[in-house]
Amino acid sequence: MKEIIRGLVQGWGVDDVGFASVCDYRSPNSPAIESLFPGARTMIVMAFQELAACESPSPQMAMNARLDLMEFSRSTCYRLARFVEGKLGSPAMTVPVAYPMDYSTPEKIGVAEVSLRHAAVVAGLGTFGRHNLVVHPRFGTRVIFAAVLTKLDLAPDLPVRKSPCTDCGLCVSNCPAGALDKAGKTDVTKCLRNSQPYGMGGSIAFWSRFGAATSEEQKTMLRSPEYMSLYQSAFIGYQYFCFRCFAACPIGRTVK
Ligand code: B12
Ligand code: SF4
Ligand code: SF4
Repeated sequence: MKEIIRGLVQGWGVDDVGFASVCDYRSPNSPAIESLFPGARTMIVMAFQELAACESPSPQMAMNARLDLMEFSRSTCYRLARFVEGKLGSPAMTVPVAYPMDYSTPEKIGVAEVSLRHAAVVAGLGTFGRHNLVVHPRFGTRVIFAAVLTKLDLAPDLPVRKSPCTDCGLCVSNCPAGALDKAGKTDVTKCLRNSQPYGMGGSIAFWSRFGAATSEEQKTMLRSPEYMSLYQSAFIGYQYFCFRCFAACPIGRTVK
């Protein structure tokens, strides 16, 4: 059955796929899979290669390629989940590629329902690198992950034994925010401020200033480039203005 699934998703253009047993998945800060999908047995994790657009000096071009990839990975997840339910007769659940996220308590901010990095590691799709991203043995850092949870009992793939990360430090020195200075921990606030300037923090800052401004100042603020960018991100969704740690890692670039 694994080979049927593998062949199917690779035929759709997925770059790699790995299988993990839900009981082997360990992401200490994320909720238990059982609380999301009682009876789930297997995680089918897919890797999608990012285009060279992530190196573009234009944030719009880099971001557009990511939006394309997220759309592709989301629809692939949905197609796979439909196949598992419809053809293999087992309930399936798609995992969000990035959002929606649960913001109900402060501890949950920045923690997804399912950590796709931990899922990718346990499904044999890579290991954590110095940048706290998962490095795929063939495609390097430049992959994003998506997953489907299922009640099917499928044999897990073997984890990658040797980390492809050479500890060259390029991801750390290329981070404009200094968010990777401490090994093993991304400084989320520093990264967010730089990589999502028009995200939640940017929005709160804008509207706080707006509330304190005079009506003349408010009119000017609503015609400012800052407001236009905030307006755009409100309907596009999360927008990443930084791909530096992702793009600087030489591993993905040396492999075809
Ligand atoms: C919230 C989020 C963010 C937040 C918070 C990141 C964070 N610290 O978790 C912010 C906005 C900062 C962020 C930034 C980025 N993100 Co992001 N993000 C997510 C999201 C939606 C949830 C992550 C989560 O649940 N974190 C909470 C838990 C898992 O983290 P944690 O328990 O504290 O574990 C951390 C550390 O303990 C450490 N760690 C844990 N175990 C181990 C083991 C070893 C050996 C080491 C060294 C470290 C280590 O690394 C973990 C991450 O910091 C995921 C999608 C998803 N559903 O998983 C994407 C995701 C992690 N992001 C991704 C990417 C690519 C990025 C960015 C490059 C932005 C961009 N342009 O795309 C940057 C990279 C920042 C970096 N170098 O860490 C990809 C990673 C792909 C990959 N190859 O690994 C993901 C998986 C999205 C996807 N669908 O592929 N992200
Ligand atoms: S996405 Fe940018 S700001 Fe965030 S850790 Fe990577 S290089 Fe640093
Ligand atoms: S840039 Fe260098 S240190 Fe950073 S993850 Fe890649 S190989 Fe490892």
